[in-house]
Amino acid sequence: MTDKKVLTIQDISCMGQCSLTVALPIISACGIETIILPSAVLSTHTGGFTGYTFHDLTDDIPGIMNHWIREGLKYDCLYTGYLGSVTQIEYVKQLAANVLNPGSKLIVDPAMADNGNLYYGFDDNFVTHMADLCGQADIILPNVTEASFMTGLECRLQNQDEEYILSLLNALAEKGAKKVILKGIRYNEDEIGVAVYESTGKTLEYYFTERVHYNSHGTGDCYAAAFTGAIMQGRSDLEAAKLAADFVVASIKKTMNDPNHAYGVKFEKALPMLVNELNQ
Ligand code: PXL
Repeated sequence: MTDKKVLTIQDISCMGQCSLTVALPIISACGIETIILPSAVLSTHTGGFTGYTFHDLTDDIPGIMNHWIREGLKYDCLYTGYLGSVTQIEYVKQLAANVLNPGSKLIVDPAMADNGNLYYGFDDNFVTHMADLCGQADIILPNVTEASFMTGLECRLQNQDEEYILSLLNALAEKGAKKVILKGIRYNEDEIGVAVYESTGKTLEYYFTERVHYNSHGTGDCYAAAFTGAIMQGRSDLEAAKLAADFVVASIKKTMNDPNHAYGVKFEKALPMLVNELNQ
């Protein structure tokens, strides 16, 4: 048996516990070989820091891909996180066509918005192209803000009901998304949930955890990495969605009492729990 390999493309924010600095350790801890393709190098992430450096690596991507093609290197999953430009989205499509084994999964986390706002530097054109990439993916992991921006539907962070959530899921499915893991569902004050939606059978399942009232960067990246690791370990979509949710809640709890740590979550402290759960 050959072990599965995941290729992940996203930025390196040197400091800040997001994107590749969380994806690589988390997926590796899940026991999965992880190939990285850095899309940019930043001194920190863009949320809450000012004056960060940003070195775009878009022009390096074709050369890296072509080398892999020449070497005959192929992977079993392409998982995308924060991407810096529309051109990078186009390169992701080329990577999916050229360096994946048959039957591989394309997992897209459209990391570009949260809490009703686009992250710094993104615009409507980027959202349109990201929606197109999501339409080609096997599994997408938007939060409610990203789902509403990609579908043009209302962004409702409070007072959600199943009718609203289904309208987002159906609209994403109409754009082509096969499976949607929708994060940030709030049907009541005390819980936060994920919906696991399969568009062919129109099946909808939920998983709710306690809502820890603490906002931090990088939780979506930790979620997507743990989800991807669990999927590659053969877990079902719902099992992976649950494991990732529990992992993020545990990471937040390890962080929330430290007032100097709002830039990210101490996911390292929750990794043993994730690995234990995966080995059960
Ligand atoms: O966590 C998402 C993310 C990833 N990478 C960079 C970011 C952000 C969120 O702000 O700025 C560079």
